[in-house]
Amino acid sequence: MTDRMKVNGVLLLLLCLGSALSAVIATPQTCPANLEAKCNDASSDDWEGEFFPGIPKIKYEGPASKNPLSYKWYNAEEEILGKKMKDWFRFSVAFWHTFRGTGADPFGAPTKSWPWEDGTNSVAMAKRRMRAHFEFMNKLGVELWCFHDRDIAPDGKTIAEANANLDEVVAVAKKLQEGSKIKPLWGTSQLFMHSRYMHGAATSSEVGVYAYAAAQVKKAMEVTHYLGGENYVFWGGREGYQTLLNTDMEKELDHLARFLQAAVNYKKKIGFNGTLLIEPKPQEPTKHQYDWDAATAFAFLQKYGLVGEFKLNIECNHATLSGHSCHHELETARINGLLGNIDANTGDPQIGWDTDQFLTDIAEATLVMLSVVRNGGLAPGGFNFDAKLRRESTDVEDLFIAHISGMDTLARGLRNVAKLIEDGSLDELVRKRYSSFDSEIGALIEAGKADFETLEKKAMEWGEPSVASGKQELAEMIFQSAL
Ligand code: XLS
Ligand code: NI
Ligand code: NI
Repeated sequence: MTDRMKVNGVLLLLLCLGSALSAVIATPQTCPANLEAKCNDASSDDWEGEFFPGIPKIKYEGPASKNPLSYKWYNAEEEILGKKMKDWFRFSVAFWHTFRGTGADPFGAPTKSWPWEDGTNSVAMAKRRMRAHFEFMNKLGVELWCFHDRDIAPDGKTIAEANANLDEVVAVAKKLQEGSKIKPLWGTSQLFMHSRYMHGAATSSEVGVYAYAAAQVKKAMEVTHYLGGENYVFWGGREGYQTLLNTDMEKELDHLARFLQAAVNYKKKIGFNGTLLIEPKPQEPTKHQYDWDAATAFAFLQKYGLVGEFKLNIECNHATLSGHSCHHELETARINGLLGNIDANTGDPQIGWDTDQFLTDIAEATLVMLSVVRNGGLAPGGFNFDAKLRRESTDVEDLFIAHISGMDTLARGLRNVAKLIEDGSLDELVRKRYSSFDSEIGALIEAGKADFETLEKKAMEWGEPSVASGKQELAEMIFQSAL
C-alpha cells in the first residue's frame, strides 16, 4: 500500500464516519430514551427522542386481530348509542401508577427498572418522566391524565420549595400539552404519604397539619386549573381513624367539612370551573375512612350543605372493599346526581385490599357501562385507570398491554349495553315488574299523596295481593346473552 493509498483510505474512513455521525444526529429517536445509551446528558432538559422506541401508535384492528399492541374492541371514533366511543369513556392515564409505580410491596423491593429512570427523585428526572408520559399517551391515543402534586414533582423541605419544584415540572407539562388535545382529567394532592399526615390532613389533630394541607391543596388546584384540568379529586386516605378511643369523630368531620368548603371558595376565587370530586373508600390506610362509600359521602355532603358543590369519583375496587358491588356504588351515585368520574380498576375476590388491577371482567364492565349510559356519560369526568401492573410484570410493553386490555374490556361493556338496549327485554322485565304502580293509586303514592287511610281502604277492598315472580334467572339469562 502506497502512502497515497493510505491517505485516501483515511479520507474514506473519515467520510464514512462523518455520514454515520450525521445519520445519528438526524435520527435521535433511537438513542436517548435508554439512559444506558449515555448519548445525552441525563440532567438535560432538552431530552429528545423516543422513550418507547419499539412501540407503534396503537390502532384499532378489530376483534380478529392477534396483535397485543392493537385495540380489538375500542374504536375511538366509532359511534355507539349516539356518541363516539372516546366520548363515552374519556380514558385517562394515572401518572402515579403508570409512571411512579415501582412494583414494591410491603415485603419486597421495586421490580421495575424502566429505561428512562435514573434512580433519583430529582426535578430533572421528573421532567424527563413527564416527557415519557406524554409519549405514552400519544401512542395510546389517550387525551387525559390524572396526577397528584407529589407524583409529578419532588417534594421540598418547605412549601415554597415544593411549589417551585411543581412549577418547573408543570411548565414542561404545559409545553407538552401545547398543540395537542391532552389535558388533565383531574389533579389532586397527595395528603397521605408524608409523615406529617399520619393523623390525617383535614382531620388531623394538629392545626399546623390542617394549614399545611390547605396550602398544598391550594397550590394543586392552581396547577390543575393552569393545565386546563377538568376536575379536582379529594381522596381522604388518612381522613379517618384507627381507634375511636383517642378520636373526636364529630370534631374531625366538622374540620373536614370546613376544609372542603374552603376548597369550594378558593375554586370560585381563582375561576376554576372544574368539578370537585370526593372519592369514597372504606379503609386502607386508615382502619376506618370517613367517606366510607357513596351513601356515606352523600350524607356528609347533605349535613354540611355541600351538595351541588361536589360529585363522586367511584373506584370499583373501593366499592368492593366497602362490601358493595361497583354497580351498586355507581347507581347510588347516579340516582343522587353525584356520578362524576370512575377510577377504573378492579380488586381480587380472594384479596381484601385495594389491588388496583386493570378491569378484565366483561360482565363487570357491562354493569359499569349500564350505569354510565343511564347517566348519559361522565363528562366532564371520565375513566381514570387507577390501576397498576402486577409486581411481576416488568416489561415496558406491559404498560401498554395493560391499558389496551382495560380499554378493550370497557369497550366490550359498552357494546354489550348497546345490545341490551336494542333487545329491550331487560328494560321490559323491569318495567313490567313495577307496572302495578302505573295504576291510579300507584300514581298517588308516587306523588306523595296517598295517606294511610286511603291505603287501608284499598288494601281491604283488594284483599290478599297477588305477588308476581321476580324473574331473577330470566334477567340473568338476558344479561348473559348480551356478553
Ligand atoms: C387510593 C386512591 C387514590 C386516589 C387518588 O386508594 O384510589 O389513588 O384515586 O388519590
Ligand atoms: Ni382512586
Ligand atoms: Ni384506590
